Amino acid sequence: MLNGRIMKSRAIPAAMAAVLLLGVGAAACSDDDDDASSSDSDSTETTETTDDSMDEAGVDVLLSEWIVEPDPTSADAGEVAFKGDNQGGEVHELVVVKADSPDDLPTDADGAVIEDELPEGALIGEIEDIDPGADASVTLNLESGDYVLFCNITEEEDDGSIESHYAEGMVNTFTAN
Ligand SMILES: [Cu+2]
Repeated sequence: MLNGRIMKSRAIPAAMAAVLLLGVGAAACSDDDDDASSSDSDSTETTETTDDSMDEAGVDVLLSEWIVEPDPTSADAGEVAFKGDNQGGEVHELVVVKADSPDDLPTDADGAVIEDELPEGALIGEIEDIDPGADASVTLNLESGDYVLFCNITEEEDDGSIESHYAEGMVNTFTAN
């Protein structure tokens, strides 16, 4: 008797579960159909984003061993879109710092720039770790003045010495007018 009751009370939830599963399955199928049709009819708004980007300057920055070459080398102050284009064989980065000259940047014993010791606010932005053959972009708001563009990656060589891309020459200047 006791056994029979337990069997029964187990059987009911199992049956309910089966019904629920069927219900979910059916709902999922019809949901797909609904989504397909409703997304067609929902797309009435969101076409008001016209070209605000026209007044944004674009600067292509060629990165390779061991050069940083911005093109053009100056732009109007304001929004400037930098595209770091790594045409070299190693990973590079693009750091944008407001400074009159590379000579003003603090460097360590390996010749790398000590970014933590830059004057407050001088580090405007950077794109880290751009793979060989890849490019990446960042849009920065530049006030008029002189800037230094560089790659600050360091690598430990097989002999234990540190190779600084900055010390190798991956630095150039840029002006916002
Ligand atoms: Cu580099």
